[in-house]
Amino acid sequence: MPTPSMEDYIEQIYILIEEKGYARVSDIAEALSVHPSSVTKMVQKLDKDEYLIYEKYRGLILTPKGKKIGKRLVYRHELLEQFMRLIGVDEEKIYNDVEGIEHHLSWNAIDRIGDLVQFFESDEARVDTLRAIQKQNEQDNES
Ligand SMILES: [Mn+2]
Repeated sequence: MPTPSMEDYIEQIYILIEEKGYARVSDIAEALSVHPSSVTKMVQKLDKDEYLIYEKYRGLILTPKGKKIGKRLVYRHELLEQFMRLIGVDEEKIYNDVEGIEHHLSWNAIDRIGDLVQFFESDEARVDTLRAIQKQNEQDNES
């Protein structure tokens, strides 16, 4: 299993390749706000663990194993953002909250959160009920 840091890299590399067709060390460094030398080090480790193939002058490609995990990591991130939005977390807090928790939940928990999101999204009235409770709680907190 990849570590949280490896997961961040695989996730970001997957996104870059989806969006641009390639992922350069400099792009990865920028996306993750880290030094390019850290990227090179991690990319070598990911190559060794067979998540990707890295050739210094030709760039890098994800292996089928890397692609499969990358896809799941992006799904997990998007699902958790959807979940945060659904439960009414302030928009400007969502990204950092997801980055903070995504590596620490089991896939079992992710699947159950998926069920919950589905439960709400399949019936708009359920979301309205939740919003009414939230409104009530916020009013109670103010008084
Ligand atoms: Mn993420």
